[in-house]
Amino acid sequence: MPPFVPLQHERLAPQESARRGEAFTAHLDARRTTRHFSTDAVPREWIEQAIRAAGTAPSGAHQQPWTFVAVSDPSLKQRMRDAAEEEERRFYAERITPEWRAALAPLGTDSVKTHLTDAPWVVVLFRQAYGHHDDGSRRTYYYTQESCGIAAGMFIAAVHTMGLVTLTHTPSPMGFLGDLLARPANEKAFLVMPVGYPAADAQVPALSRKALDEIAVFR
Ligand code: IYR
Repeated sequence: MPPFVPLQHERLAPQESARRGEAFTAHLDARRTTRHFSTDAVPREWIEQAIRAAGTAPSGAHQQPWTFVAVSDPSLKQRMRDAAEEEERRFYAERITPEWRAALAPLGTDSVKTHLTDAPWVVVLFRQAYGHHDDGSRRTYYYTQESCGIAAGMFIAAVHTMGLVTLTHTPSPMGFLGDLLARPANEKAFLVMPVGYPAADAQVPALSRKALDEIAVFR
């Protein structure tokens, strides 16, 4: 077991806590998901920084069960797009239910995934469903879905803070990503996040967010 060390923590003045909370909320509230990306380049260092930020996420038993695969190679992005669109054409034509189609209608999604080739980076978050002991035997990992969800949130916040946009894309099924990106059997594709600048004419659906009293209960 690692030794324990003192927690580094600064107690803020109450008005400073309130001010920072408000500012952070306003910052996050300005984030929007868009499907329209510019092809402008983004330095690899910025993607590394966002992944570092995501890697600070808490995780089950501190097992950090995530691998971020950042793709900039145009031909690899094209192959990912081709495979995703093939799956999505099947989804929109056959597998989608009427209720699901109605739920997606306001978002204007379809099987065309231009963001996978327009965005300079496509970051695929893989969930490590289990790990390995030194002798190669399987090591159980705990709460991997929750852990990766938290890490994804931190990645999204970091990207937004850097003035970039991302789109949480979940092609279904996602098995093709493990094959295309040559990931080991314990890694399951969890979330696809193209990252870049928004296109000059990028649009977003006119949506509003639920109010506090719709998402919180105090007792
Ligand atoms: N995976 C499909 C469908 C889709 C599903 C949901 I729920 C969304 O919020 C958006 C899209 C696609 O990527 O188009």
